[in-house]
Amino acid sequence: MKGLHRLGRRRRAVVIGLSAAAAVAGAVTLLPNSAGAATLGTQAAPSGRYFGTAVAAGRLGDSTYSTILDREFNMITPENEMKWDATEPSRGSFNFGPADQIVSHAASHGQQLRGHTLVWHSQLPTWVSGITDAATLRSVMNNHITTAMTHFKGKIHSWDVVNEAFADGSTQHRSSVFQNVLGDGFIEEAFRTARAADPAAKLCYNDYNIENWTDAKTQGVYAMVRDFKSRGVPIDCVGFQSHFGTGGPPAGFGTTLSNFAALGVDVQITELDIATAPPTAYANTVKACLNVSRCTGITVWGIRDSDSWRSTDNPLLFDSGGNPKPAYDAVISTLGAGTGSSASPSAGPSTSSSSTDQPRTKTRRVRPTASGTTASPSPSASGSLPSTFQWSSSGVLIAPKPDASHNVAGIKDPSVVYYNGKYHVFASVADSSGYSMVYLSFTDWSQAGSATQYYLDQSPIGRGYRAAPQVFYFAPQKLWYLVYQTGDNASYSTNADISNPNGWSAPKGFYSSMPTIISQNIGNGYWVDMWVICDSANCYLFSSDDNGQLYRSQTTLSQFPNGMTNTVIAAQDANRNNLFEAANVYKVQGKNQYLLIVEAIGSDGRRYFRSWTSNSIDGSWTALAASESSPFAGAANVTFPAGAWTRDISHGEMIRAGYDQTLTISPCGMQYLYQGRDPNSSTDYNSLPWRLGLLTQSNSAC
Ligand code: G2I
Repeated sequence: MKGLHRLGRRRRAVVIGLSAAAAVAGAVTLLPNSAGAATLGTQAAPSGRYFGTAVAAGRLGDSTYSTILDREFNMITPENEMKWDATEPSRGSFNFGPADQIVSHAASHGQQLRGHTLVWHSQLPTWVSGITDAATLRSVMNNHITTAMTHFKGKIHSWDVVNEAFADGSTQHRSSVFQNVLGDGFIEEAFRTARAADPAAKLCYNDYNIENWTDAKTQGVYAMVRDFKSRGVPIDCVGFQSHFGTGGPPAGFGTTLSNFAALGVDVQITELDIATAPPTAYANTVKACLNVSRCTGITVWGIRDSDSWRSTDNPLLFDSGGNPKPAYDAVISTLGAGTGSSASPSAGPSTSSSSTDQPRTKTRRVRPTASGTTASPSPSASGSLPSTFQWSSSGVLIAPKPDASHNVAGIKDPSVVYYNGKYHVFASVADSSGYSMVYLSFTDWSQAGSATQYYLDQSPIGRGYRAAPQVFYFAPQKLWYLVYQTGDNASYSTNADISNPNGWSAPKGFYSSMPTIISQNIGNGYWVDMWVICDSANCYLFSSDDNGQLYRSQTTLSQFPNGMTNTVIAAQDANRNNLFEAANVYKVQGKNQYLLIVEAIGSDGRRYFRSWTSNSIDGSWTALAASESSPFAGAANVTFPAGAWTRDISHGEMIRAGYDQTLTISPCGMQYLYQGRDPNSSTDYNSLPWRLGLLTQSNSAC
């Protein structure tokens, strides 16, 4: 994060790893939980996800059916019983009997519920579809929503408030009585009415054929959700029905899920069935969800093939006799491989009921905690890192907020975790007299610019040179750590509650003094950008010297944060510009692989990132995308649809798949929060107008 420095020799050298592989995190075989054999629900749970099914009330008396239901599934969607024709067959006359049967079954078996559905053109009684007067229809629609949601209040995790409102092959709404009589605004009105009726329920838009990112219908729904989020229309989730043909999900499904999630909504697979149920197609669908931290669950549309609305396709996980099919095994193993450190942010580090991402219903079940010593998911569990990267950048999302006592010009060096339904960002702020740090949190990126920035010098972290923060949850101690540089040391503070900026402890140093190997090599550089990552045995502290060296120290997981010793040069380049600063090391989800990125100074003086991989944190690093022309991220591979506001892609952090000390990232649909600045700005380094923006990978293959 430090400034430009006198250039060293221009001799290029290969970056080398000095220490060969040792102490590789052991790949742990994922076993069924202690309660017995693995089931769909128990396999999904460790990452904070649910596994559900559509249920027909009329089948609950079938013991084969209900045995599978209660063994395998922890989320239920009534297949038809909450639809309008079932609940309000004539105006003002409500019948919740069949739905209540399912609700009570769920309550007595610890299953959560999705409400399906309030406003839909289909299975709509003719007394509604015949209404031609807007005032009447508005009152009928709002009364239906309010009465149904009030009846089930406290029992429904998520409601499909509006179902299938978009036309096939189009960005426009479909024709329906709601659209034709009330106009485009009916969806917004339905969501606003729903929020008022049950503020604790999550409100979803649900549709089919919106799984392929480039489809017009997908784009139409995406534009609606983006518009809702930007205007504060209440929407919490988008359901992708996922009624697939034999090929399974489209290639762009992962992109679709992550792009919607990036708008600040949860995403779910809500009605999955796949013609002939090929195991690979099912596995790919599950992987697509596991790769997106805000993909919070999967529901299949029925239990046995004979229960399916498309039974001749045999599209489900159990055959008509109730036997698990090969697709079932594929789903079980894919879910198992996706556990480990891939804990979804919705699985909190404590079992605190304050998690806003947990179901706020009477049937709430405490989700498992993110494990402290998380297992390495088995290889091949999910997508892979590409060999070249392409990114699309946002505009400026976060600018500094100077106040009376902080005349700051830039905000930089961000660290970010998504936890408990919010992004938590820590960053350096700089003015001509030096550095301090701020904290801000927000639910989605559209809110980032308006979020309050707390100056952490008011906390026990105190005043003085504190910069380049890195935040993570250290599961073994159930504590958040903030690691940062204090000039002559790498320092840390801890906090039990990441959302409380005053809860950080006073700085403590990792070292008693600068390790000898650093003082021998630092030359006229600076000791900067401390970075901690742990595997199942050890914790490592990386730092840079702005002079061509990347250092690594280590201690054991049980000793951390004490005992940081054995400092070595982890990578080195004779030209300091090629290996400058801002190093990040991440665990790649589903792989026995780590990703190293290091900020470099390009031929034009602008910043970009190079990348390497290794199969252990202390192993040797192999170049991945490591050149200025094909970088990890830099001017050569970032586009700016909203306008090119920076030529530097500088110090930042990936949006992680979890938030613990393993620093796990998904190799799919990557996002990187970075610092950039007006290319025309020129002043002393500490007064440069750094701003924060978000890169989203545009060439994700998974
Ligand atoms: O069409 C598949 C699904 C598409 N997305 C929305 C879902 O709600 C929808 O579910 C299906 C049910 O699985 C079927 O069970 O919705 C159909 C109606 O559109 C349901 O079919 C209906 C039959 O049309 C009725 O004749 C029958 O009385 O099921 C009813 C109850 O068995």
